[in-house]
Amino acid sequence: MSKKTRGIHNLYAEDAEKADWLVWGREADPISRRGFLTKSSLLAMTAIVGASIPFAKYMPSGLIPAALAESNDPFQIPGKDGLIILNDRPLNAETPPHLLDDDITPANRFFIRNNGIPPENIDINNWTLEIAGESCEKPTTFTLAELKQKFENHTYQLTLECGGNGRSEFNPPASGNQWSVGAIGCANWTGVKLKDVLNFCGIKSDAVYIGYYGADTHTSGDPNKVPISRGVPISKALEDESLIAWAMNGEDLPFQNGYPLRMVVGGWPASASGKWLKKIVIRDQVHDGAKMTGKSYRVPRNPVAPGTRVPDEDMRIIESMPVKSIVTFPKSGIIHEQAKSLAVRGHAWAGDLEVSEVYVSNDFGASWKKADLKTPVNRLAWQHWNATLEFPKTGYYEVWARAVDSQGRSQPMVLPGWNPKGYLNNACHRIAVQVV
Ligand SMILES: Nc1nc2c(c(=O)[nH]1)N[C@H]1C(S)=C(S)[C@@H](COP(=O)(O)O)O[C@H]1N2
Ligand SMILES: [Mo]
Repeated sequence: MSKKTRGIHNLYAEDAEKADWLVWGREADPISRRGFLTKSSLLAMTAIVGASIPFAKYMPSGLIPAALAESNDPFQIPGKDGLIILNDRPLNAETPPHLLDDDITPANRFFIRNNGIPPENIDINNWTLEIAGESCEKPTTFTLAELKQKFENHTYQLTLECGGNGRSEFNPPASGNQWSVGAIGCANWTGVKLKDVLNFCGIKSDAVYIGYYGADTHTSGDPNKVPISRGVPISKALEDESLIAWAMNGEDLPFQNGYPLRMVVGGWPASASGKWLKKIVIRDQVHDGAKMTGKSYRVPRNPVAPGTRVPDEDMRIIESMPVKSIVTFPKSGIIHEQAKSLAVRGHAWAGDLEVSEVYVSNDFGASWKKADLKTPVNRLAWQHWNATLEFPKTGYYEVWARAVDSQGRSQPMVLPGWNPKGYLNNACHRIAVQVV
């Protein structure tokens, strides 16, 4: 399956987590692929092709309608532009690397990772944020206006990356959205410090964790189920850069990115940054909300062989994300004249740490050239790098980028440790260059 059609392909998934034949790169048994379309995926499909499909019942479930296979842009997400849709319910869409070229990711290019269905009919005049939990001394509910007035406002540039970014490359494959490299963005976020709000409400001495609740609903429609409710240790919550934000790049948050209020906890899996934020609990234990437990956003405590079944008690919660980089220019697949040198550039980030070096290679990692690397605008912002490459003769090349963090840890050139849910793939990003 080509990369281009992978997103469309996933639209067939009633439940992408279970539909393992959707997994990119896996050769599925052709018989098992011939299931019929479910009713809801058929409806989604008809909406997208813009016509009913009379012979739908004969359509193999793995088939990409030719009408869609031709187009890069099967359906539009309001306010977004050029994103690749991996799943339509819940909506998940990533940004192609060349559209991440801006120093600050624009709202229309910021990826979307929804676990549930966003809230409808948002009335910002009546939107409230409740701070509570067993380790909160003075539980308080704030209106949006109160939050903005009571606490000092701050803006930070913060990097958010989904813990599953890069999942599509793992083998054996992991279920879930088959992100390639684009579940990443770095925007300017404006809001109040989480620590100012928590301190105002009083943090008991036994507090160890915080957890969030959002206004989105479970895909099953069951009002008693919460799609996701994660959090971070109190020490991370109290960092200067941990925000309760209402603006991205100086404007209201985009609807799909958590309008009107969200948490932004840079450097950690973006799943810790609750969208459509309604409530924060201060906990006397590790928060046990939806997707905090079991295998969600966890990796094996010790390295395991690919395909190993790992018991839940041997998994640990992902904290700071590993060092990583992306090539945002040129676009993969360009044709380049041999006589000219090629300018390449991109960004690099390293969870809670800083990136200290970035290297590029055009010979599959046999030799590396140091790139120019800028310092971050503030802690937890991504860093920009650029380099120039020469090509000795015509032919097919790949440009690889490799970042090293402030503790000397490098991105791996091959896939890092396999894990059951396919998190933390920080292998070098590669682009193809045809030299003529
Ligand atoms: N309420 C709520 N918050 C959420 C989610 C969600 O589904 N619901 N998804 C989380 C995950 S897994 C990620 S990666 C980020 C994605 O943020 P974005 O959609 O703004 O890019 O939001 C996190 N916060
Ligand atoms: Mo995520």
